Amino acid sequence: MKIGITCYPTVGGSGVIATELGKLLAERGHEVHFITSDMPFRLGKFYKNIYYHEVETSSYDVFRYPPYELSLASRMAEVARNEQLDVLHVHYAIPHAISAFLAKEMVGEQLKIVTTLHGTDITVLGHDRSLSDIIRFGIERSDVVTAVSQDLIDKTKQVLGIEQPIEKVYNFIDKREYYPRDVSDYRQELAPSGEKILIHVSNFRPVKRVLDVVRIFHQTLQHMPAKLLFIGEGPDTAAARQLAVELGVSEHVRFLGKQEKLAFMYSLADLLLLTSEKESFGLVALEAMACGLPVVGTTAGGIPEVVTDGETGFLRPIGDVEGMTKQVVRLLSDQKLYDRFSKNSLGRAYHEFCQDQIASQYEAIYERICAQP
Ligand code: GMT
Repeated sequence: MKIGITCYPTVGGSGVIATELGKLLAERGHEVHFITSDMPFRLGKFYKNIYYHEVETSSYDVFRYPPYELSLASRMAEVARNEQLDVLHVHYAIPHAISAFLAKEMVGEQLKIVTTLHGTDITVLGHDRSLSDIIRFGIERSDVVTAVSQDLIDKTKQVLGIEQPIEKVYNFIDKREYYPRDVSDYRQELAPSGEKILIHVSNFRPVKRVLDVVRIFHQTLQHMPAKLLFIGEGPDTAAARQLAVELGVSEHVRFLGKQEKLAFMYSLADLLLLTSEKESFGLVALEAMACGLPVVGTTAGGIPEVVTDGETGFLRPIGDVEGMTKQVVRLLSDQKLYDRFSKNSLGRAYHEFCQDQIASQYEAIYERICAQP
């Protein structure tokens, strides 16, 4: 098949999933066309069967804001016509599903649209009265809508009053990339006295509640020596640094910024902290589990569909710093329990969220809609 993929090409779970899915589809013999404003960050090299079509915006003086959505629609239509695309698979309703709808109007009914919802377009923008109607419109005009968790399906129906079916297709990890790596030398440098290592990976947006991560770490230190690694960057990075100083733990906290070799970073650590107040899936939890890490975090959104409470980690209510600390200390002081959780995490990541299984699910969706008149 010939599949067009549009996503936000910047660092972030939805861009990762869209790009990795494109690569898997290309490996399976499909022709994949990325139609995005920039080269998706995980693409970066030559792949047989993968093409990249940049969307350029017009900077005409009269425009107060360059109309990206229209340039995207126009580019989608052009690529769909020239390359005879069967499907446009867009990640995020806003604005991608709307641009895809316009492209389909320009090209014809034979072009099918699959929209994958990743979260914030529903859990944040869905509540914005200036956007909710157009998000609903984008969803209703897609041939198939998928969401990355049952929780997101439920929220989409609830927030937008959508009645059409939404299919659950979980996110996935590529087990050729995410597996426990041997990093003993680096670990020795970071934690020379055998301290336990906690890790948090995010874009440091307020929904991630990174200050709770610092607070949990501070309380953990009262029970055992430990180190904390922060991977990523964002609006709350400075506040997290500041709190670490105020609590007197900054010498044990490393802010490592954006990192590419995430499997190595996870492998350096013993446990992932995921303290979010909104999280439709929590791809970082899955990546960490695939590297053998249990997760301690909140019950927000789709996290409980990824992390099995009491088997691959422990989940507590949003903001329950004491409760999460207790579970961190429990897991890190009981080697037998830890080993069981680590093994469970690996098993669950590989069996429930394996790349081939999820790629086949998307493939079946494409085949089904293309068989429809
Ligand atoms: O978490 C973010 O802020 C980034 C956002 C994105 O667009 O990549 O993540 C969303 O999509 C990911 C991939 O499906 C999910 O794993 C994240 O849980 C989801 N984030 C939120 O719901 C806040």
